[in-house]
Amino acid sequence: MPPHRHGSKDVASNSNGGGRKTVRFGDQELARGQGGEVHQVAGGDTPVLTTNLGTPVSDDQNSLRAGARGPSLLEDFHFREKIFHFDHERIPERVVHARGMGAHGYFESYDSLSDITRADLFQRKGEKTEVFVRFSTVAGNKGSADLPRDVRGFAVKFYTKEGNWDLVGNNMPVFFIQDAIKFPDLIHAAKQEPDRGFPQAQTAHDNFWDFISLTPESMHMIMWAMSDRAIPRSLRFMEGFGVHTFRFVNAEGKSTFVKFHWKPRLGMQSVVWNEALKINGADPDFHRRDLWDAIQTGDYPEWELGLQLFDQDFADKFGFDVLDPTKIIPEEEVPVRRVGRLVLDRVVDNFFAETEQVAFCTQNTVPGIDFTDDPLLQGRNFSYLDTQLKRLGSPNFHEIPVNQPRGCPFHNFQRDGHMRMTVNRGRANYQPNSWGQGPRECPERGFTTHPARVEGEKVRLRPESFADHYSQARQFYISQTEIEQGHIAAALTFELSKVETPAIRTRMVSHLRNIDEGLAKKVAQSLRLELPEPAPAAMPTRMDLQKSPALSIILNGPDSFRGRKVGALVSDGADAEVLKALKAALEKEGAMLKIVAPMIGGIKASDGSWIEGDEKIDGGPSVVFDAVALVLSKDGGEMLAKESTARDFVADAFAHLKFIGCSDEAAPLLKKAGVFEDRDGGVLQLASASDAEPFVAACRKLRFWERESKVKQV
Ligand code: HDE
Repeated sequence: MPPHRHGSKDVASNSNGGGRKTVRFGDQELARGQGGEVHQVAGGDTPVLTTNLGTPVSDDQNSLRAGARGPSLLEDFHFREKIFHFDHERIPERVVHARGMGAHGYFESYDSLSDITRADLFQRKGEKTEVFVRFSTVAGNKGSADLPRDVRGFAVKFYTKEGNWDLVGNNMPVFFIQDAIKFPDLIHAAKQEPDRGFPQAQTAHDNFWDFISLTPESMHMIMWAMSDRAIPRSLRFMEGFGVHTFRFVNAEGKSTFVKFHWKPRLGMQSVVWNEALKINGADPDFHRRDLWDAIQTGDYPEWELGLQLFDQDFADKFGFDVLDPTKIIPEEEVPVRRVGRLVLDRVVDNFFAETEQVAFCTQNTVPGIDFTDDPLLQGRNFSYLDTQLKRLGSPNFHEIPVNQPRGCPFHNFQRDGHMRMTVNRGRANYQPNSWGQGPRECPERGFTTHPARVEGEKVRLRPESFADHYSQARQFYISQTEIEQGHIAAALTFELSKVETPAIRTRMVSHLRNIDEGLAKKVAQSLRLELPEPAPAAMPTRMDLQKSPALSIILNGPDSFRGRKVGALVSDGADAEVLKALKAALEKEGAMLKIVAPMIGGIKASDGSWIEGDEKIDGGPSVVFDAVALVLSKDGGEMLAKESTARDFVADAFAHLKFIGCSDEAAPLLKKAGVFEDRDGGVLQLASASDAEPFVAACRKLRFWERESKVKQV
C-alpha cells in the first residue's frame, strides 16, 4: 500500500488537479497535490509542459480515470502518448562496440600537407575542424563495465569543409582477422555464449579461445589483446590507430600510403589486472566518468595525429604486405610524423541524441583520402552503412544532428524515406533536368577514386603475402619489458584458466611455441600443462625482426603525474599543513587531490578547519586513484586499522604497485593491512609539508614496478 492514497474517496473531487496548493521552494514554484507529492508548475522561466503536439498539460501526476478509484480511460491522449513514446525509447544496441562514451572537440592542423593530400582539413596551418569522438569497448553489451580486458574503439568524425571524414579506429594497430567474411564468426565467438548468455564482456571462455586457437592469423592481435593495452587506466592515456593502410592523394593525383596514429598527450598508462577486476565493481563507469570529469574541469584530453607515410617502393620492399591488417609497420622503420592535435573540450548535451545516435562509417571519406584493397577495410565499407540502417531505422540517419555535415552544405536528389526531416523544394527530384534546378557534379572538386590498377582472376584465395602469422607476434612480445612480458603470460594464463576444455588450452599453447619459447613455457607451467608440439605454421617464424621499443608502454612512460589523481585517506586530526602542501604540489603538477574520509561529511583537521570528503572510504577504494596518501592522526591510524575497507585501501594500493605517502601515524593501519614489514622505495615519507613535492615527483613513475615480483608469485 503506497503511503498516500491518491485515489481515496476524500480527494475524489480533486482528481482534475483542483485543490492543489502552490508553495515556494527556492526560486521555483511548486505545487503540492492532495497525495502530498510536490511538483513544479509553469510560470516565470519555467515553460508549460505540453504533449508532443503542443497541447498544454494540466496534470502530469494522475491519469484520467472513471472515478478516483475507477478504471483508466482510453481517452487519455496525454497518458497514451507518454507511455507509447517511452515504450519505444530503446533502439538496437550496436552489435559490437555497444558501450561507448562520446565527446565533442576540434582537430587543429600543424602544417599544410597539400604536397601529399588535397584533403581540405590538411591544407592550412592552424586550421580547426570540428570533431565528434566516440570511445568504446568491443565485446560487452551497452550496460557492461568499462574495464574488461578488451580492445577499445577510437572513432573520430571530422566535420570537414568537404564532407564528413570518419576515421574509425581502435587502440591497437592490428586486428584479429584478415578478411571481413570472418567477422561474424569472430564476434559470435567473443560475445556471450549463445546457449547460456554469459560471460558478459569478456573473452575468458571456451568459445573465444576455441575460435582463436583455430585461427593462427589472430596471433599478433592476441599478443596486443593480452598486453596491458587492453586495460587502459583512462581513455585519455591510450593510443589510437586507423589500422588499415589508407591512401592520401594530392591535387596532382599522386598517391601516398598512410597509416594513422593517435598519440595521447598525457602518455600511456594501464591498470594492473587485479585492479581492473576491482574497478569494475567499485565504478563500472570508471572511464566514462574520468573523461566527463576531465572535460568538465577544463583539463581537455588531447592526442596528436601521427602519420606513417610511404610509397609503393617501400611497400614492395617491406617484409610484410601493407594490405594485411594483422601487420604493423614499426615506427622505427617509418617514423610517425605528427601533423595536428585533437582536443576534446565539450561533453555531450544528451547521451542518446549524440553518443548513441552517432553513426560512424568507414566509407565516409573526403577528396584526398582514399581506400586501399585491404580486404578487411573493403568489407567494413559495406558493414557500417548497413548496420546504421538497422540501428537507426531509416536511410535518413545522416539528418540526425550529430551525423550531419557541419562544415559544408549538402545537396543531392535523394528523397523521402522514413523520418525525412528536410523539406526539399521545387519540381526537380532528378537530374539531368531542364528546369535548371538542383545541384550538379563538379569534376574539379569532387571525390575521385585513385585509379589503382586491378587485375586477376576472380578467386576466393588468401594471398601468400598474408601467410606469416607469428613473426610480428614475436616482434611485439620481444619488444616489451620483462614486466610487460610477465603481464602477457599472466593474462593468457588467466583467460585459459577460465577455459573448461583442456584441449583448447593445449592448442593455444602450441601457437605460443611459434611466438616465443619462454612465453609458451611460462604459460604451460602456470596452467600445469605439458608443453605441446608447436602448431603447424604456414611459414616459419622470422627470428631476425628487431625489437620495436615504441611498442612498450613502460618504455614510453610520460614521466609526469599530470592528469592523474591521488586519493588521500584522512581522519579527524589529520595534518592540515600536509594536506594543503599535497594539494598545492599536485595542482602544480596538473594533477588532483581527492579526499577519502571515514564519513562523507568530512573531517576536522589538526588546525580546526573542516575538510569535506570527496568519497566515503567504501565508495573511494584505492583502485580508483593513481597513488594514495595516508594523512592520519594517531587516533585516526588506530581507528582505521580496525576498519576493513581502510585495510583494503592500503593492501590494494600496495598490491597494485602504487606509490603510498604516509607518516608514522599510519603504522597501525599498514601493519593490519599486512604491508608494514614489506615497505619499500614506493612507500614514501609524507609527514610534513616539505615531503609533498618529493612524493609527487616520485609518483611520476606512475607505479613502483620493482615491487611486483614481491606481491605476485603465481
Ligand atoms: Fe568495426 N564495426 N568492424 N572495426 N568498429 C562496428 O558499426 C566491422 C573493425 C570499430 O563508436 C559496427 O556502428 C566489420 C576494425 C569501432 O560507433 C559494425 C569488421 C576496427 C566501432 C562493424 C570490423 C573497427 C565499430 C557496429 C571487420 C578498427 C564503433 C556498430 C571487417 C580499425 C564505432 C557500428 C562507434 C563498429 C563492423 C572490424 C573499429 C557492425 C565487419 C578492424 C571503433 O558495422
